[in-house]
Amino acid sequence: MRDFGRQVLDICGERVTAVFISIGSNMGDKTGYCLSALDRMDRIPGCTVKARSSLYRTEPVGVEGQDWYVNGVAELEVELTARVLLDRLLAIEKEMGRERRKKWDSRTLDLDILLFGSQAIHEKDLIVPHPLMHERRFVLAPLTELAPDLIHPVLGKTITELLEKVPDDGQQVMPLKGL
Ligand code: A4P
Ligand code: MG
Repeated sequence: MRDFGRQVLDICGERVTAVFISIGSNMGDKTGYCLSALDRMDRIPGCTVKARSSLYRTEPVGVEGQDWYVNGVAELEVELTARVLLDRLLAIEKEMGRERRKKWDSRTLDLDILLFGSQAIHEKDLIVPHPLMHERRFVLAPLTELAPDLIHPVLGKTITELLEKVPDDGQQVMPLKGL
């Protein structure tokens, strides 16, 4: 089983943290926005995209009448704090035309920090692990591709165990072919 406690690596004296990011879009060129987000995250100084899941078509969760989403997950290695990474991710969302009108509104791009090493962060505008990740198939299905045995640092269960507990009723997740 993958030991999440060891996910802060020490490479040549630099502190490197393993981080998982949820990527989502349900407006415009959804797949294009998600792929562009991967490129842009890889270009953040101090941040490398180590792996990415397949992309999936997913049923909107918690909202009525919205277009289906494209979702995926990326694994990053970062030499940044969670706060600095959040600022960089918000800047990428803005570059991709993200507008904030109301909570859970349709969006060109949403980048959420799911896990930041084994850290638990509770600040007004930054909560990690993402508080809803364990209830969402659109997060857990792609995350199991990358880290099935990784243990959620607060809930103490593997990602596979968490996914098994979430019913797929109202949470359809379908692979986007070739991506
Ligand atoms: N913030 C706090 N913690 C975090 C974190 N761990 N990562 C703050 C990123 N941001 C975090 O986010 C509002 C603020 O949350 C940010 O400025 C940051 O300071 P937002 O992206 O403007 O708002 P939001 O996305 O509307 O709200 P939230 O709570 O992030 O919603 P979610 O969790 O993104 O849910 N259904 C499907 N199928 N696929 C989806 O991707 N997404 C949502 C939105 C609903 N249903 C969905 C999907
Ligand atoms: Mg968000």
